[in-house]
Amino acid sequence: MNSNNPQKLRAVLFDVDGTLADTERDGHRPAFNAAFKESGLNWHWDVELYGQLLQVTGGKERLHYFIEKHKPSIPKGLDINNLVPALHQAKTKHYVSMLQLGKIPLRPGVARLLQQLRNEKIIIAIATTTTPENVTALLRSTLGEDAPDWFDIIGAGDIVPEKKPAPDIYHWVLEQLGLPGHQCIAVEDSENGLKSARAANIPTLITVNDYTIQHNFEGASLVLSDLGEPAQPFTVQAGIKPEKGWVDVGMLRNLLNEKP
Ligand code: XBP
Ligand code: MG
Repeated sequence: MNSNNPQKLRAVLFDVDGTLADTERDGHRPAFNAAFKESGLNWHWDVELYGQLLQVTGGKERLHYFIEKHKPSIPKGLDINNLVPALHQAKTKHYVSMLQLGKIPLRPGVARLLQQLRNEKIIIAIATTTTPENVTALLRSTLGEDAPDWFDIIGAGDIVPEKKPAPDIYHWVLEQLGLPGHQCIAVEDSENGLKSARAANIPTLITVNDYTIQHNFEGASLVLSDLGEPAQPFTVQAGIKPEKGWVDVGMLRNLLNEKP
């Protein structure tokens, strides 16, 4: 297949946190805080501190990093190796409840683009560090009960040894799909996500959010405020300004064809 063949685009691989939805500040963060409180800990992650902690992907890994770096008080007799998984389990329960209550909407353009990709029979998949049940709860609460089945593969959480920025999760998803990276596009929101996708040779579209707008997105195909809607166009942060103000399948195909 040559690079001008529109069929070159075989699959779009979506990150979840920060990309499908703004889950971090008002989702994962308060869920962690609820878990701390429930466990009798006086820890609290405010918006700014959480922004710093986000450099470490994965909730359990983030907890370990916080304990090592910030040395919060830990009640005597508590073993960190038991505490971290217990806190993470409690946090997941709080987070999933928030999703089930419909508290976290999808970002602009996400539902529209997913629908168009399905209509055009382009494979959609997920590549995320978050816990699998967080992904299915988000998809169900925003797109309907059957939405997880729309995705050929959902690559999530501890299924691979190293989380982003390592390419493991993208390699795993590509292997499951039987596709090379250059026939896919990754949609990401962060520098860690971009590094992960690019290390798996996948051209990457970035939609930024408040926590990631200052990240280094060198190597991205295009950096946008969001996926945009006809009534609410995106703004371009970096890259060649597309003709339209909303991402559609034609634009994704163009993006891929610009990459060798
Ligand atoms: C997302 C994450 C996740 C969430 C929490 O990174 O780092 O850890 O913050 O999820 P990315 P869990 O969007 O790059 O995949 O607590 O379930 O790990
Ligand atoms: Mg992300």
